[in-house]
Amino acid sequence: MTGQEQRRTPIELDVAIMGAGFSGLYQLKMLRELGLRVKVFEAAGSLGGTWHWNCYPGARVDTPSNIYQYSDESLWRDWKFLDLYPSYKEIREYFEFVDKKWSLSKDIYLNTKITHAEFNQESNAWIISTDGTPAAIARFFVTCTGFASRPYIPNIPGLQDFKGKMHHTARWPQEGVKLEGKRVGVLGTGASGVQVIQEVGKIASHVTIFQRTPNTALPMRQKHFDDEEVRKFKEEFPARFELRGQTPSGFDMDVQHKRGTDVTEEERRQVYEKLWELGGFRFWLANFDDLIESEETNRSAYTFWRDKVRARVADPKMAEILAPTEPLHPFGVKRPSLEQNFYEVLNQPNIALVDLKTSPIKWVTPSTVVTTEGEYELDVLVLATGFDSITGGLTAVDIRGTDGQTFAEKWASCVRTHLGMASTCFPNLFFVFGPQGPSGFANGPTCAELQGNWVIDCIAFMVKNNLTRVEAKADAQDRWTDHLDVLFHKSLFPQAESWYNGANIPGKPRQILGYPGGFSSYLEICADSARRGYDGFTLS
Ligand code: N01
Repeated sequence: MTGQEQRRTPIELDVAIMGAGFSGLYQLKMLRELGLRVKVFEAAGSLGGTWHWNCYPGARVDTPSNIYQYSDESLWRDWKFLDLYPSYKEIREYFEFVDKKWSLSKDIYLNTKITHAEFNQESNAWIISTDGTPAAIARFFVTCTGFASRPYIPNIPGLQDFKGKMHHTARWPQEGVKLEGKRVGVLGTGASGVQVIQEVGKIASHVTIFQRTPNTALPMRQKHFDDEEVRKFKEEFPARFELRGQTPSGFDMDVQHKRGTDVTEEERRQVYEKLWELGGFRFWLANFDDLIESEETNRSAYTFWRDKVRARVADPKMAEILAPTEPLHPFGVKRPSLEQNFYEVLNQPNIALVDLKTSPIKWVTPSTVVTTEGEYELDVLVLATGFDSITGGLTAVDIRGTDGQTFAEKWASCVRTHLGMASTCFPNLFFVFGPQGPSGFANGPTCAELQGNWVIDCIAFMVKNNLTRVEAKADAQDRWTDHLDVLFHKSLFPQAESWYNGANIPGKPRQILGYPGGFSSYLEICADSARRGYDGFTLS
């Protein structure tokens, strides 16, 4: 359905869902199967959430395709990803396939932005407006806005006056941008920046990379499958799907179950070499289980990573900027990316690396970026500057709780939720892959299903028992917030400026925004709450 096809009188729903990415679509399918009236409201013109918006050159997922999809056998039997790490184009095709198989579109309003929602205490329902007009009255409201739906553009003097082409990676024009033969600047070297640089380096006449913090990128080891490999790979799918819920990352790879401090340096090295060769996130997520706790283990992992990277960079000065002798932060507490040939591209003669730590940007003119040490002429400026992560998709919308406050107001100094599922004063409203849940620390489709199941079960429980209102208790959400804080401070996470802890956005409160205690533990805590009659929530 399109926005134009929306009815003028608000529709009555059991559940309204915000967002048509992995989480929102799973909610739609499962809640509809319970016989509920469900609709999805999606601001974009197609399904796929982040994969609608992120169509910049090189955009691809860095989770292996076997677990970057739904576990429904009727889907994976008939679908094949051709790459271990598919591009955004393949993922879009996957969403079209899912749409057909699950008959989703008839219950989705595309190009339809939820602009306002308020809870009516008499009817115990959410009144939801889209594009300024009341569109739905829903008993339950499930927000599936993802962790990266609100792009962040830094406030750099003169940026708006740049006269060349300038786009944020997550607002890349769907029709593409001509980059062949252009002088391209890339601001930011997170996952998006690394992917853009790998592609643009091949076609631009010159690329200037503006790096503030080096990315501790890991070798992706991309693989293109033939039919036989796909067939063999699929044989492992059920076991791999099963494993997702049993690991700290929601991936099908587990940690070593031993501490780096308990083994010899030689044994550590052997483990590192093996993980490195296997590639992907293994060096991060399948490493020693004290990687993010022990300074000693972490430092040895950093040193290993540093030496591997430096061996690939020809210019020693550049190598020091990309992989400094002394780490700027512990390894893995700021998200690493996966790279294919990032460091080889950096060796090319058409690439310049500007270290913003030593020469910060002063301003931007209509045709240049000016740092304290130089001025760089550009035709195109790519803003790979990240997101107001995890909370941004919710604080951007005027959703008002029972005390009249929005999420932006309520969370101005501290985000509080219970289990990352719901927040006090916002009855009958759930988050999937939202604040204080596994977001950012766990695989998205895994969370869409396994965290999502908790929400579905809770709604089913409410309906079955003729309950009309569920709300997180204030003391429970205080305890949950304290619990996250304790885990955060026990780890090395506080030692990095990262979107994990809000530090990437000026003025954003510093706190850990995702659950840092591991996905499998998180699921157990949530299941335990449900078993005890949704402990921490008031049901009435
Ligand atoms: O954003 P980021 P991203 N001046 O926040 C720099 C997922 N993702 O879009 O590190 C100069 O990581 C900033 O510098 P610093 C994935 O989970 C997945 O790349 O703050 N530089 C950093 O280098 C990822 O983690 C895929 O010092 C400034 C960059 O901009 C998450 O999305 C692909 C600056 C922002 O990096 C976010 O990744 C893409 C300033 N004022 C994204 N402000 C997959 O493959 C910011 N920067 C699935």
